Amino acid sequence: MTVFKPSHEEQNKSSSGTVLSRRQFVFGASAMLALTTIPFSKNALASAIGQSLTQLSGTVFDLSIDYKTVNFTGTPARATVINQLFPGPLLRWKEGETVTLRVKNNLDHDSSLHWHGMILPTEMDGVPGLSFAGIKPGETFEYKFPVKQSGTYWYHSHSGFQEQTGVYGAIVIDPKEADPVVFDREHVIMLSDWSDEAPETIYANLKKQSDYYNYSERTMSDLFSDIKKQGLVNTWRARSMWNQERMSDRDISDVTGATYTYLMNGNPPAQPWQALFKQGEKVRLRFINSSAMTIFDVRIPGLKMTVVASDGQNVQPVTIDEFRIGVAETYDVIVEPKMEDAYCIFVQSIDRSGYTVGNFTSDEMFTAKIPDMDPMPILGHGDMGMNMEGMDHSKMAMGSDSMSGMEGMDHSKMAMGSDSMSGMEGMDHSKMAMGSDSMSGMEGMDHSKMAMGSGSMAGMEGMDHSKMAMGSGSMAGMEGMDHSKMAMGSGSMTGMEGMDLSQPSMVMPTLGLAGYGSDNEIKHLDSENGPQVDMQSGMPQSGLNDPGIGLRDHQANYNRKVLTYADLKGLHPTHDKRQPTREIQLHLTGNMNRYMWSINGINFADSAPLELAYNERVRITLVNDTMMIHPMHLHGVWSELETGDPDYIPRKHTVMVQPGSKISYLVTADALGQWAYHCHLLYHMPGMFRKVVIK
Ligand SMILES: [Cu+2]
Repeated sequence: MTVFKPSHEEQNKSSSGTVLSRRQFVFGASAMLALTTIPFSKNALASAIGQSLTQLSGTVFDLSIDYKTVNFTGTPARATVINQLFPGPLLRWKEGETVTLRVKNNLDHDSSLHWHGMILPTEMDGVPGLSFAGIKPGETFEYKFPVKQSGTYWYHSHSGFQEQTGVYGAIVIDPKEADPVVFDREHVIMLSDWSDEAPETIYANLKKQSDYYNYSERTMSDLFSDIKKQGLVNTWRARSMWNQERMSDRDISDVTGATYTYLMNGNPPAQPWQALFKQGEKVRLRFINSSAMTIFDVRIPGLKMTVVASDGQNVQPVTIDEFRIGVAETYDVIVEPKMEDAYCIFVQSIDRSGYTVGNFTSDEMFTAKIPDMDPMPILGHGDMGMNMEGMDHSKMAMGSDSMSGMEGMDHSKMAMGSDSMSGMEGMDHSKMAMGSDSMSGMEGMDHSKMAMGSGSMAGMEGMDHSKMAMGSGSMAGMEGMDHSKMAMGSGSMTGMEGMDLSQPSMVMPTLGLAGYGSDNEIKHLDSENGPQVDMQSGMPQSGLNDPGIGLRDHQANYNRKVLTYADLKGLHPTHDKRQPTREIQLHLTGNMNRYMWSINGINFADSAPLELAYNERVRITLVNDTMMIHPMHLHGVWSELETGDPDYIPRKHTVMVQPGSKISYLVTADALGQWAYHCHLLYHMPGMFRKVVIK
């Protein structure tokens, strides 16, 4: 038995007891004192102390969803809250017990609560239209289910856009057996994004103009700086490429700090949350990203973090300096501050349009310095590493690393993988897929369909393709090619002059071994063709080892070890060691300009359910045919991320799929019923959503 050691600021309360946080009381007084003694400084945490989460524990919970006026920006705004708390109460459960949650909806609209990451019966999952009818205004719904797991989770409304306006809270489940994670103290850290604008307004703005909130597009001063660095001609070419693509090289997030205030446990950065430690303690920090739209990068300057759990599930400890947390993911880390000091829990949005902070201190009177934000990631030259001048494509997707010398290309659809490409001149193919590594000397190409994978390509002048897909491997000297359909796998190809292949397929479909991910050919369905899809990734590289945009140079530049999915290995042996018997490949698709999101080019309203046979072991491979990260959440069953060790496959409920990349996980379909499967970015969800039926 492990005795739970509550942190001093999170008071245990029975669900019937009064809601009063001792910490609020204690720190309310010290905060006032601090305000009078420490002058405000831009680079130090403000001394006004924010509120902490209010914890409810037990087995029976009465929750009510109401409107409440909040003020995070200086302007009062209407939030939707649970038990008048923002975020809602932290629910503390115990593995092995059965919990009952009576949820009263006092809103004017239907509501619901979904217990994110819980393994439970489908009718308790809280998704209106799939699990139940939703909770009508004035009504109460009683959820009741056994708690069969432990760890850090959260809950939120699955109705409309209520998740944006505050209907969310944390769940911490104490394990039945001894906790393999040893700690002296813990804090729950709930990250979120708040806007004074109504979510319906945000969505309408995005529909009208997809870059509505992107204030970071190139300014005149950027233009002069680019010209100085790159010269006038290169600058003009690079910009005209992006203009023709109608993309922005700074289009990292749909919704940004232009409207969002980023919150930690419901506190804006101007009034930061504070947490205490004692020198020498092992402190468990349970991070939950309950944002509607914001992916965060987390670090605590001066402290190493040891990741011990992801999405509630224990993982083999891995020590890092920084991690990215997708919407709906959770990470538990252990920190061991050796000195009496104040540390800044620094959480920047992925696009660096804002941040939130916490003061993690051994003394209430200490305030940590807030670091500068890291540079804003730029798609293209930096993170896509391309130097593609004078290209003219209407549809194009490219991977990471470096591409150079692709002048005068004209493609309507093109997808390329990572690394570098060179010398692809004058090619003429209608369909083409090539592998990773190195490609060079492909002059005069003309393809209507072409996709390129990872590797190296350079010098692709004068190309004219409407669709192009290339995979991994090495290619060189592909002059004067004319193929109507071509697919190339990994390995090395050289000297392919004058080829005329009507339908060669050099990719052998295989079902890779459990734990290692997919070896399958990437296939684009006909449903991906049309105005609803503006890009395709041909044979994208695995996103496992990639720290992601804006983080790739942090090891080299700052000596910060950044967590990647490849670092995640289950602490416990894989539960289901069976090999997958089939693979489902799903393409995450969209048209950024029209703000349309879909799976396989088909939006939810027009889609058929995805059917899984009861108890089958299946692999799902997600291919991201867009330039944005999509955190994909499968309800009801675990997403067992294939990170390279079949014996210790980590279990997740939400998996980030990086732009132009692919990722695979295994699923044991052991939960009968209807389940939701969707992108957890709130404004992507209406289209990028599937019903999954396990029968
Ligand atoms: Cu998405």
